[in-house]
Amino acid sequence: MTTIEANFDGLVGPTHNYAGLSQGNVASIRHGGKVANPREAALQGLEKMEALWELGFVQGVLPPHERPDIATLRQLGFTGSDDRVLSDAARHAPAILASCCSASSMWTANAATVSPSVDCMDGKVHFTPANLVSKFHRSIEHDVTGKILKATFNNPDHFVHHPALPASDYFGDEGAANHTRFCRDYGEPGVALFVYGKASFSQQVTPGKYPARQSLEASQAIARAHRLNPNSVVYARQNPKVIDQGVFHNDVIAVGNRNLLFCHSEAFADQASVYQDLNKACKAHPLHIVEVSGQQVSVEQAVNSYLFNSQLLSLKDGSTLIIVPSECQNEPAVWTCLQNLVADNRCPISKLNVFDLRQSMHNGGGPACLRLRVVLSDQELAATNQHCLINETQLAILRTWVNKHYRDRLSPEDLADPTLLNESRTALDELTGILQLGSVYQFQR
Ligand code: SUG
Repeated sequence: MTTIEANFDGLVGPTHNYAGLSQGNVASIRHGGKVANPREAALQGLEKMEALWELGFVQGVLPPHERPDIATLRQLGFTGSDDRVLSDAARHAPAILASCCSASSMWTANAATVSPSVDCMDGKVHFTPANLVSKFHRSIEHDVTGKILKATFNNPDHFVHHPALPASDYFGDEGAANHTRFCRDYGEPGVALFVYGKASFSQQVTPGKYPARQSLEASQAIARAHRLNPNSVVYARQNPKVIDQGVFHNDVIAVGNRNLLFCHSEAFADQASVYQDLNKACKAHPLHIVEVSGQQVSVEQAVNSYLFNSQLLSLKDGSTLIIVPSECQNEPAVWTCLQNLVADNRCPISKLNVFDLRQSMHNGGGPACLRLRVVLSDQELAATNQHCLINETQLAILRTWVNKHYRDRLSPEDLADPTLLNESRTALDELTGILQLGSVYQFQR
């Protein structure tokens, strides 16, 4: 039996735009109000999926959500026809309309926390959609995310789907963006590292300028629900100082794969004890830590380039490939650091691929944000919805679908355009057919 780690990337939705919705995410605020290109965004994402599939990795795709989210606007008191709901929201509450139009479900690292069957006491793969309560535009994702995950991993013999945690800031949960798993081989028991920004039920100091999105109690609840072995779970507190510099998720400052941790020296509140706890938990498969110091790359340079929002992938020859966004080439210290790592024989990272993901990056979403990792055995992979897996045929169909339905220009003022709503629904209706997901959207009911 072989076990692999698949990446399920979020397909960028037709309403991709820059609304400046995420305080604490410097790229989102910096690009708020700019004109976006949804078609280019979706094609850039597909290009990354294609490249990984061509390299022999199992690559999946998760569909965008229905946006504008008319049902949420109705819940907030807007009435009448769908066109009327849109025009009234645009006139009286443009910021709420923008939140209900975000294509933020593309960042599937925030969709859920996933635990492989080998780590869970019942031998099944566990999924918990993230409640994303920290940002309103993201807090409206988890219901449809849950439906999409159930339609993708639709076999109770192998997959367990939990509801999102209570929708309270006390249990703020941002999914896999704050979760890393270490192991020797994917099919062997691993160690789950949960990184949190705040402990909600204690007096622990929270960062001043920007919000801490992930709570310790949320991570603990997920570890319990997924029936993880407590000896194989490590909790680490994010460094509040880096949250205030724009590290709104841990995956902006650290990334792991198998027995490798690649991180900045200022990632955690108490770096030495995090390493100690991880080394203790990982004694069956000693951890290799590649730490980048503040002298090599400052936190600001890391945040601007998304060096650590990279994907680490195990190639067949045992070496590690790192996938970085093209912004890393524009930051000389970061580019030098990457060249040195790849050249260093002691460092497991030996190959480097660069991707242009600028449309997503301008909203603070790099390569790692765009993917949800799911470790699957042969049987579990066979039990997965095969239409959600990338291959030559699906790629061609998805590219044609994007080119047919997507605009190449979208500004925040366009969000109230009723034809955008129709375009989006027509596109998504066709997509659920392509991916054979059944009816996952409100408008299909
Ligand atoms: O939640 N940006 C997303 C980016 C998520 C990145 N994900 C990970 N790091 N895993 C966020 O802040 C911006 C939308 C806007 O401003 O229009 C946004 O939601």
